[in-house]
Order: sequence, then C-alpha cells, then structure tokens
Amino acid sequence: MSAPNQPVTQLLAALAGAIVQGGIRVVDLTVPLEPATPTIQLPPPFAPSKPFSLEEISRYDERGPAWYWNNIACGEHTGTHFDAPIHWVTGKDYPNNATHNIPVERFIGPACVIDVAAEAKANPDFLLTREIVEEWERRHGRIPTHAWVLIRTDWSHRKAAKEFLNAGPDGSHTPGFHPQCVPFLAKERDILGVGVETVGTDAGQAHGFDPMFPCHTIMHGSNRFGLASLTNLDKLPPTGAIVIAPPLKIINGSGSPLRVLALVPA
Ligand code: 23J
Ligand code: MN
Repeated sequence: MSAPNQPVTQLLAALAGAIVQGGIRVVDLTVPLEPATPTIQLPPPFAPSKPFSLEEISRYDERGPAWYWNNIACGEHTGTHFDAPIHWVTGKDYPNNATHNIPVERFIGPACVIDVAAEAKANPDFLLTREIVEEWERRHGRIPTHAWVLIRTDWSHRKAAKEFLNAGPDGSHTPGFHPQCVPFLAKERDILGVGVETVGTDAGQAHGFDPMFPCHTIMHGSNRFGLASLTNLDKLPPTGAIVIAPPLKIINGSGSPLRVLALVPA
C-alpha cells in the first residue's frame, strides 16, 4: 500500500462518524418488493416481464429445521431498479455497459432533485423540459458532473397499482422527460443518469414520441443509467445529498432491482 492520503482518511472518518451520530441521515429511496409491486405493462405483441414472487424453500420445518429461506423470481426491471446502457439497442455496443462491468464508482454521485410535483399533479402527462432544468440551475447552481438527476413528481404517493400505472385505452399517463431535455442532461451536463418515481424513466406516452422512448434511447445511447420506481424523493434537498445505487452483479444484466440509499445532511 502507498502512504495513506491523510485528508481523505479524515474525510472518511468524519463521514462514518456523522452516519453513526446522526449528522448524516440515510434515506431509503426504495419501494417494497412483493407480488403486488407494479411492473411495466407493455402492449402486445411485446413480451411481458415477470412480477416479483417468493417461493418458500424451508421455514424451520422438515425441509430445513433451523433455517428459513426463499427462492425469488422477477424481471430485471421490477420495483426500484437500475437500467444499464445495454438495456436499450442504442447502448448495446458500449464497453462495460452491463450490470457486471460498469465501473463501480459510477454508481455513486451527488443528487440534484428537481421538484415538479405540482406540475405532475396538474397534468399526469407532464414532461420535464430543458428550460425548467435551466431555471432550477439558476436557483441551485449548475448540475455537477457525474450527478444523479432525480425528478420529484410525488408519483410514489400513488400506492395502488391502478393509480400508479394510470393506464387508459391509449396507454399509460405518467410524467417523464421532454425529448429535448435528455441530450442536454446526458451530453451538456455529463450526468450519471436520471431517477424517477414512475415505473420507467420514460413518460407513459413516450412510445409515440420522436424519438420513441427518448430517455431510454438517448440516456442509454449516451452510456448513462436510469433508476425507476424511486420513493422518498420528497425527503431530499435540491442539492447536497449523495445517492448510492449499485445494481446486482448479474453477468450481462440489463439492470436489476436494487436498494437505493441517499446520504442527506440532517
Ligand atoms: C422495456 C421496454 C420499454 C420500456 C421499459 C422496458 C422500461 O421502462 C424499463 O423498465 O426499462 S419503457
Ligand atoms: Mn427499467
């Protein structure tokens, strides 16, 4: 080992102390995983994703007298989950674009929380524009490099799947990103990725946008990530939190359910 970097050693000691003593609050941005956890519903002819399920292996019984455990099943994109660049055809040729080989430092970054809850309440098809992000920057400062940009819509307050998915005969009506906003965030602000409270990073009507599914198409086409079905974004400050979001190390995984934590000044 080389000589320890004294300022960084002190920084990490201070961080550990503040987590233990409460100067830093750890906020859980994860929704509970259960069979009722809503998953994206694609229209035919597209193949569906499995919901979450638990199958008991043993519970202190003849199948295992001293132990309880389960088999689990679900799609990679179930509940609070990570979208890797390889998830979309536009991101398929990047090196290190899957859950097992993305450099791990890219799972951790400063959080910029853009509050559009009032807009999403008034209009379920609300789309975040570049202009709104630039207005946010005038108030809170420029989005730093390698940030997680989290869109607070309060959509996670809709606990029932019907209200959360908000499907009509013409598909889902849930908020998301305007197509012109996504290249701005990915290329002009060099973010790690975006995080949303809805079932996917694209708006419910994004199948009809140009390009279709602009957040998936452009974010993953720029080697960036997505976090979907987040909650508790209303407990985060606009700036100053750190988000930690490492997916499972699935070989060639397109994403995975994960626990997302935010470190917040108390
Ligand atoms: C597959 C196809 C379309 C979409 C998605 C998945 C997601 O939103 C996802 O979970 O990545 S829009
Ligand atoms: Mn996904």
